[in-house]
Amino acid sequence: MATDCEADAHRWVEEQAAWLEPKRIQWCDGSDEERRSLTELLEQTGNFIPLNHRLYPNCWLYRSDPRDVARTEKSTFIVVPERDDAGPTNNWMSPDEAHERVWPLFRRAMRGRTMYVVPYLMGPPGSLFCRVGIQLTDSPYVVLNMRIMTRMGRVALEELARQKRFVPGVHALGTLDPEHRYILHFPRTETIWSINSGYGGNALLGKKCFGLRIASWIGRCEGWLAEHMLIVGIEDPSGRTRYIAAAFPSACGKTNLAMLVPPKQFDGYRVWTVGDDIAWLRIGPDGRLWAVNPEAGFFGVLKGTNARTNPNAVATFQADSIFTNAGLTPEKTPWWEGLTDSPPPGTVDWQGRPWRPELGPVAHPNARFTAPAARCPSISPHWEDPQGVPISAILFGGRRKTLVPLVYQAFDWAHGVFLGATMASETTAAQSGAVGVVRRDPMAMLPFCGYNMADYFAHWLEIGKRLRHPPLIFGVNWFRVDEQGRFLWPGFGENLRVLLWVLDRCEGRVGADETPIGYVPHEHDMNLEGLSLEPGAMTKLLAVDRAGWRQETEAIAEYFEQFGDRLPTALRSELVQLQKRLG
Ligand code: SAT
Ligand code: MN
Repeated sequence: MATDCEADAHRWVEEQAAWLEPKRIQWCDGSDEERRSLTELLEQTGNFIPLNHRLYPNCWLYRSDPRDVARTEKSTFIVVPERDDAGPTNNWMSPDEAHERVWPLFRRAMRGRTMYVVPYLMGPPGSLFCRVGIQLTDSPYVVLNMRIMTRMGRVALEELARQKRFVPGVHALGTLDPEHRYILHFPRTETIWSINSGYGGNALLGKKCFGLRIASWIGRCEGWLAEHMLIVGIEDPSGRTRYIAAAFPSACGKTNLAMLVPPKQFDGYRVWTVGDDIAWLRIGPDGRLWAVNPEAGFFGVLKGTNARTNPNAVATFQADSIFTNAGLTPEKTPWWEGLTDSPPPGTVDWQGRPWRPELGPVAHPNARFTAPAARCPSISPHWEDPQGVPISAILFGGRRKTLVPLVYQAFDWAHGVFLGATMASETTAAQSGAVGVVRRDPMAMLPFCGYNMADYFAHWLEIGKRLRHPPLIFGVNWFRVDEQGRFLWPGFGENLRVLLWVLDRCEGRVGADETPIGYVPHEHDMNLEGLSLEPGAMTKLLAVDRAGWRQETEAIAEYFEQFGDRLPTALRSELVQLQKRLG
């Protein structure tokens, strides 16, 4: 029997359908049969190509519209009555403008098409963390992705009956015209509208739209955090596992870190993947911070992913996965830069053209795999625990060629919030626009915070006050280069060495150098056994360039300006103290 809330959901669907005018409405149940029929339908378009079912069972290659290949931040808006409540780092639109200018774009947008109703969960069912969303979409590709990325279908309706509340999302492909693309978030009514894109974070509304922008606002109101963080467990040879949550901007190696394979010197250690992109964090009854991964799959970067850099990812996407904007070999397997040295002869590029070097890369630089988390060989036995996993340390990392050391520890929570709030990173192909430009990306949430970033910093400071056993906070940078532009640190599995130092600090087992920017490792406390670094590399990696940091504080002061009086005084005073320490 339908619950009241199901009746509400039906009423809402009917209302939207009256505006969107689809030919028919299909409620998705998440069944295999449904997957098969959607797959068949998509195959007929020619853009959804079955892969070699012996080498990649149940896998498809999808080619998106070449104008629709990454999140478009300029089309992404927070819709609230007051501009200031969206803050200086978000695009803002008033609710009136949204209704007058954007809603008409949805009028008859689904004419002649099927409207899929996708009930889905963010978080494990039955968990305090778990939330219900319902996405309407006219894209079967989006449905198939949501099916992997979330717990979708019947399970969500059951949860809806308990929670009696859902986040509505309306997604229409429209014309895919980037000039009229809008991804709108209404935090006050917990609603999402998206039109003229079918790609990734623009269109899979559970991910960044709900999982981060809407959830960050709900978290602020309810006293928890929604963060752009991976969650990873490190099991030591005694069998004890400790968990780290780490924020990095898109395409900076979160998936690789979450699925890290210990170097062979670290026999007896195991690394467990809990999540690779989003963490929802709550203060537990024990005063510690607990985290769940609200997603059920990975939407990972293909470029550079291979059996050496990330064997767990390769094993994960070997079946039941979707490859978006990769190349295609004559053997009907997907190919991307970094998979092997060069594409096999006869490979076609991500747009289906016989590849020649003049055409540019074989795969789009933001080509992605969508794969079920449960397939991952390193998936944590606790990844679906309703209470989450306890977090010992939080890392904030960016892509910085210079200045930022390999790892350093904040003096305390407030300093850690300052560290996160001021982090910067070079832009990547995950967002449209120029690549390699350094920009401030506070907590890696710049494109994902659903409200004024200054209030978000204040919320972080508040959470710290309520934590009896707060995680320690660290900054990391795997991307520092030498004078010739070569990476000083090998990264990938070797990052475990840094994580182990972090955990040693959490246990109070090692000392550190107190520098103006925080605690930096003594070289001898880092386990570098079996690692061949250039002579002097470690010294360079851990160096604190005072003159450079003095300049950085000036840039930070300027960046803080935009937040005006809303910036918490604690952060201003962190800056003053840093300036003092730098002399
Ligand atoms: O396109 S997504 O937003 O899903 C991926 C990313 O940019 O992190
Ligand atoms: Mn991400």
